[in-house]
Amino acid sequence: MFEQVKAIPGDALLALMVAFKNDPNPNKIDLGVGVYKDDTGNTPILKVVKQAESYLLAHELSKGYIGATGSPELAPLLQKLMLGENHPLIGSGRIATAQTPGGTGALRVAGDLINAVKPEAKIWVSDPTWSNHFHVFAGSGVEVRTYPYYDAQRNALAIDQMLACITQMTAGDVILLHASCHNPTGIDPSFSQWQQISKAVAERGVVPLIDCAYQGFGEGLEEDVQGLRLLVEQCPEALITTSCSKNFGLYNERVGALSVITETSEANQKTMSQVANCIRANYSNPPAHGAAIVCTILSDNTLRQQWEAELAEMRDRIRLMRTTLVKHLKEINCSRDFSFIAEQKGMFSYSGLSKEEVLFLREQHGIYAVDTGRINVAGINANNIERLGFAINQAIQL
Ligand code: PLP
Ligand code: TYF
Repeated sequence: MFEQVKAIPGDALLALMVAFKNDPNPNKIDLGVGVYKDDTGNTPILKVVKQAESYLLAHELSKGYIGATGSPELAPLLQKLMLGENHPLIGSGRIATAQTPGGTGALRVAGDLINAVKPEAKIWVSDPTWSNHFHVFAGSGVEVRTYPYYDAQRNALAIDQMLACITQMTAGDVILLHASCHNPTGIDPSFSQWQQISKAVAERGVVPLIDCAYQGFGEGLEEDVQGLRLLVEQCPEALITTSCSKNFGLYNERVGALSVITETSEANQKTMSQVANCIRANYSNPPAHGAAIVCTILSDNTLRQQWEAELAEMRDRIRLMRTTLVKHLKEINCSRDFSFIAEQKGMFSYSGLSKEEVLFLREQHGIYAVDTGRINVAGINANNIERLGFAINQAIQL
């Protein structure tokens, strides 16, 4: 069976991670894969997570299966986090949430659901988008198309082209929108642009699939779901995929969720039976530990406040690194204007660096960015920022 097998290329991002690990340069800088790093370059476990884990260690009574759609406590907690405490959808029967293995698991179940209930629907993703979106939806057997998003000339959202594309989509198609902290560009719609987008999506009868992987990493827990809330207000149906990997620092625990919003509660029950079927055919039921941590934190006032403070600390550090890098490049009279980096949101930035410039940084300075010029701003710290500025200034003079 395996003798004729051809190897296929792996994920370029994960290959970059390995290349960084193997680089002996003591001054190397990792701006590659999207995990948060603190000022010492570590990806820490949040203190509040440790506290929740010690509570669970003492109180958890069973490791029994938790069912295909996962923890029943997690669903309302995540719904409130995304939609707001008293949102009319909550408890209406029009929204249901299934716990999944990470945001990726949620995306895959969403793809499988679309393929099961409307196989002719296409999923439209932004150009560019997180590369795994293509793999995951291909795995589900759903056709993927792209809509314009990034205006390289202006380093901004290509809003007019995006809106024009939405008006051309077939009603009943699905449009994937990043709730905030767009991966890979770092460019999010402004509130008024979100109003335009949600209006266009609703008018066209396209179903929004909102990928919410960085709530709290951009401007704040509330601010980062402004667009999401407009979309669910204006569209009768929506899908939301949530990841708790970044905002709880629970990357390897695989905590996420798929929320399904339908026009009626009857449709919701039927659709969730399809969701449960997709899950059973795939991984049967999700892992419990990470979701139990999130439930413990979100359902306790003290722990929740502590989480919000630790999340704010991560967010503020990223924002400080953005402004400090821009300031530093100005101070060393860098000839290119990088001020847009300070305006972008979340962990990632499309830096505008070309592939040649990225390779120069990697080969000459041990600085690892993605070939597209995407940098993980969280990889910058007080200890490496001057070296980074110096190297960028050299790279752009090639
Ligand atoms: N969606 C986007 C836009 C992401 O960047 C990521 C990244 O990791 C995910 C989804 C999936 O996250 P998870 O690690 O929870 O599967
Ligand atoms: O874009 C990133 O860097 C993160 C992490 O297959 C990631 O979203 C990257 C690739 C991948 C899984 C996670």
